[in-house]
Amino acid sequence: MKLIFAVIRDKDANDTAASLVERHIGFTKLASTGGFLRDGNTTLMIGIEDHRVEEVMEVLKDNCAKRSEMEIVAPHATGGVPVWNLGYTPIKVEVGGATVFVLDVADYKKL
Ligand code: 2BA
Repeated sequence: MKLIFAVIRDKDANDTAASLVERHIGFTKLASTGGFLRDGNTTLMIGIEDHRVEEVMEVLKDNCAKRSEMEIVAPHATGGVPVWNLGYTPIKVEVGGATVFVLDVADYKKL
């Protein structure tokens, strides 16, 4: 058994969730916030049998927009501290896709 944490964009969350439901894959949807952009994102916590991990990866690939570069104005890039000459400097970040962690599960019970 594995536990997958997938950090995805909010706008990809509904399609991804629908696809998981369709496949009878259980998951918990968590509202999360990216540490760098400090923007809302979605974290899916998915408990899954080892042999279905690849199926989950395919669902994520199919439903999460491809990574692309975007320019943002990041007042938080300085850690929230106003630095006058840096505070509004545009920077390039990669967005989209999914950031996925796969963990071994020691035990799994429904009590
Ligand atoms: P954020 O932390 O808001 O990061 C959004 C995007 O900003 C990142 O996309 C990356 O392209 C860029 N970025 C992050 N830190 C940066 C930095 N120090 N300098 C320049 N650019 C930076 P992703 O890597 O796809 O990450 C998307 C979201 O996944 C992250 O949102 C965070 O919520 C989560 N995440 C990424 N890496 C993680 C990690 N090692 N552990 C836990 N969560 C992670």
